[in-house]
Amino acid sequence: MRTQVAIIGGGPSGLLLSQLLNRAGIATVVLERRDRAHVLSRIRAGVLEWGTVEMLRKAGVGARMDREGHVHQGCLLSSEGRMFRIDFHEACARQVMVYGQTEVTHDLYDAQDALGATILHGVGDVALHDLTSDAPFVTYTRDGAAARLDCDYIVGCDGFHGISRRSIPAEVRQEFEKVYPFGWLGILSQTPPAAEELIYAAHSRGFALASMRSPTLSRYYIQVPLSDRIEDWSDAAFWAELKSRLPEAVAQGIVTGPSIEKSIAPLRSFVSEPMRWGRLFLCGDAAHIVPPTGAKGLNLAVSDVHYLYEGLAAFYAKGDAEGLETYSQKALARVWKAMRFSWSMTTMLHHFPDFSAFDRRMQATELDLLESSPSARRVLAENYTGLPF
Ligand code: FAS
Ligand code: PHB
Repeated sequence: MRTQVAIIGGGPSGLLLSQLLNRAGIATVVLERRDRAHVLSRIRAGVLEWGTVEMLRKAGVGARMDREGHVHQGCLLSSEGRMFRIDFHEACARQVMVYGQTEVTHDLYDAQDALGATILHGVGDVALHDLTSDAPFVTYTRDGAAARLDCDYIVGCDGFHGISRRSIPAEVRQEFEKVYPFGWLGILSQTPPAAEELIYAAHSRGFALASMRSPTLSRYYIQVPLSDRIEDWSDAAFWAELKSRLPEAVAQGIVTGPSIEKSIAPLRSFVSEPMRWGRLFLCGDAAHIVPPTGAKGLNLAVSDVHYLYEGLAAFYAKGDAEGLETYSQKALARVWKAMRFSWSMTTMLHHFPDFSAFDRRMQATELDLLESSPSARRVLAENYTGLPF
């Protein structure tokens, strides 16, 4: 089989890139390891930067998001019971859309099906070949048979545990990593959200986040030790701990209910440079991971796709390779700014067991500064709603 752009991974970055390229008349094949039901069962991000909203509309997949998503013009920060608002609109005249990644992925799959896109599920043993030649190819197995896909370019959209990043020689790659000494235990519940906007809560017992998917579907997280397992947390224990970390007035209003999803995610900051090697490009989690405190993971995948789509479209339309040559540098410039923001939000809001009294005072002072300084709130608002592409 032959195509123009081979895409490894059928998550949001792979699907969005395929959708944009197909609409520009560029042929793609998406190779996805898992079946569609599994991909669509993942509960992940919940907040879309406005740049992401515009990209989804540009890809022709914004209709349901515009109907069912919720525009938020602020969020709430609380610490040891006191709470204040970050008004995005007042600070930087920008906003975000609350619309789950699961729904974005659903919409992308529906749109790709409508275009008759080639998405092969259940592929195994993916291997990338001749990446520094002008004739790269992919080998893989499917339904017990070996197969080969020849192409002009390969894009690794296969996430942190994928094969693409590791196909760049170790001596070429420079990796940066910070692993946090805690994880997030998240639940989804068919209950009304705790508040109209998201609440990021710092507390000596640990961080908590009150988020949502709709007026009847809530998403909550609490910081837990890395040693915790899902079975250590009954629903009752989760609700009690969550309430203990939120301001009393909020906690009293929380409607509890059975968890319909429960998972623990470790937190890390990670970047692998470069994001291009020969005919291979990396997008999204294949190249970088952020702690979810800044709601950047999915949104960074979208800005990578934006830069790469522009480069590939210019190349195929006019033979202009400038966007491809500068892709890695452009994408990384924005990645590192989001890396900083996610690290700073995580450091400010979580309980670090090994922090000194001075460190804890710095955390409290960061929050004091945000509450008292419009310019500090503006910097947070600009980063949270998304820096320009
Ligand atoms: P993805 O990991 O989503 O997709 C990669 C795809 O490649 C997967 O479908 C996988 O099956 C496939 N694949 C892997 N290896 C392959 C191979 N060898 N061959 C073929 N296919 C292969 N971000 C936020 O902003 N907020 C959050 O709250 C948040 N929570 C998260 C919770 C968890 C548990 C995880 C893991 C991530 C979370 N993220 C969050 C980040 C997440 O949303 C990612 O940023 C987003 O999924 C990135 O999309 P992709 O780059 O497409 O990678
Ligand atoms: C979510 O709703 O899943 C969510 C929202 C904001 C974050 C992280 C996760 O920062």
